[in-house]
Amino acid sequence: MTAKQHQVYDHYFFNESAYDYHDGGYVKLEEPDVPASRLNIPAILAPDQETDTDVWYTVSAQTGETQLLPGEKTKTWGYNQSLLGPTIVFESGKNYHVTLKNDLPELTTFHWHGLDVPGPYVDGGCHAPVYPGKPRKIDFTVNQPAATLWLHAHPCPLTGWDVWHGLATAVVVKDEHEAQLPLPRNYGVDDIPLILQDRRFDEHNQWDYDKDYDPDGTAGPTALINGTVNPYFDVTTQKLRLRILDGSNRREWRLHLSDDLEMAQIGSDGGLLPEPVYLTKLMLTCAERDEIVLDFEQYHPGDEVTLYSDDVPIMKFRIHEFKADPTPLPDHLADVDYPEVEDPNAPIHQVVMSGTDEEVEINGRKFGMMRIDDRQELGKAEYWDITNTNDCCGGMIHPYHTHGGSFKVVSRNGKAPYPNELGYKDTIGVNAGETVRVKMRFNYPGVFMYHCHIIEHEDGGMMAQLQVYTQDHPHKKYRLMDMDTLLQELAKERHCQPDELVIRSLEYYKEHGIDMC
Ligand SMILES: [Cu+2]
Repeated sequence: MTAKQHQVYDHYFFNESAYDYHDGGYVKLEEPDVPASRLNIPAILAPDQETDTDVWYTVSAQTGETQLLPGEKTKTWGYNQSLLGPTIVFESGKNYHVTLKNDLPELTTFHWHGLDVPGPYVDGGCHAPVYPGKPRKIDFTVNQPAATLWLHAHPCPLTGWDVWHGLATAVVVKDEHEAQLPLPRNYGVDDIPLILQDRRFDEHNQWDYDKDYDPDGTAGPTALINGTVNPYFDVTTQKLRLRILDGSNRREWRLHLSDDLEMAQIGSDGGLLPEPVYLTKLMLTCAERDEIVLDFEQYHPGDEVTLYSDDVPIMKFRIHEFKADPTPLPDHLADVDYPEVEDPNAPIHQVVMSGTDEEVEINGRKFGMMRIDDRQELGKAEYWDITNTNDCCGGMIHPYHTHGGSFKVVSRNGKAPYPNELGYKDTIGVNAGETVRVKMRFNYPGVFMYHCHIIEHEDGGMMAQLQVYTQDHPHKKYRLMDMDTLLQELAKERHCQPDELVIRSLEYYKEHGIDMC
């Protein structure tokens, strides 16, 4: 099928009955009443040092103030800057040495979402705290296809708090295969990240996480893209590649463009799709990434193209002069091979996500930091069934994420996955009343978390963890963080007693006497 004859999907793929706007606590986006600003394009993180094979980076979590609205600056957190961070580029095949620094007043962690690395310390979940003023060094080799990933804080049960303050940034993996395809890749010009988030500003232009906290996911009425309110981007090329990340704590983004301009989706979480998927409506659940290419051929200098989420305009593309670019997108983008499940009789891992609000659980339990809930042998592909038991008419879509690599979606309730789910994935929206079967192989040993990526759900206990083991060390012990130690450290940092800590996601645990250790 050529680019001119392709099928175009004109509907969102998920089940409407469970969209976020059905929630009682849904916060509708509002068009901001502020002048348009040029979209912030994060700089690319400069290495401290590099050789042909090795690269050294430093990533510092820090506090700051950011001019987001006219008037008072907003108190924010970021990596190497006051909000969000520079884009971190990895080349597949190289070795990386990253110094993680914490200049915040309290502990955090650095989770490489989608990066195939050992757990639990390099992966950066709750067992890898970095304390203020005490850097941690990690070393790893990147060995995976070109993709858009992200770095975010993951200090459960404070992930929502940290990410809301701004601790998230784009990560781009490059490889030789992608580099040879005729795709836009001039960063900042025709290849840009779009980190979609939402916040509520108070009358002093500040964010108040605890006040806005919602156990079903914290949201705000103002859209921010790369930390810019009411952004525009100056288009100077006919084709534009967008690396879109749903970096929101809770919001689903249902994207479409003025004139129903077609989007050619070329990638998802784990890299390129086998072939482009053409659509006019694209929905992302929390933590998902989609890469799309827009073609502005029909537009002229002075035109504007608007990006909407539902019916709210969130960004404008201002069209300038550009050189005609008739290069068609390749019909075939990448081979998406995934190892077969060798033992068809092996038990299928079960993940049952149940409940909403404070009552969220996985397999009938809330997260226990010291508890290993499942095990899988290194290097062997096995099936996982991810079920959302919410009722289709009163429930929600839970975006399931596993640390430790990418999976291949096999089916949704026994039927084919959506057309744009045929690449590698690490996050998948599971509709209410649905079971999604995936094939998962882990390439590194360790303890890895798996959870709903509505961040207040994971903080509230819709999370579990598995150990990936080797034949040689089937019961290797990892030093895991326990909740008492974590709360004592936090209490010291916040100058209070552990029982005086305000952690909204732990209130239900406290009220019901549930032990998170
Ligand atoms: Cu959830």
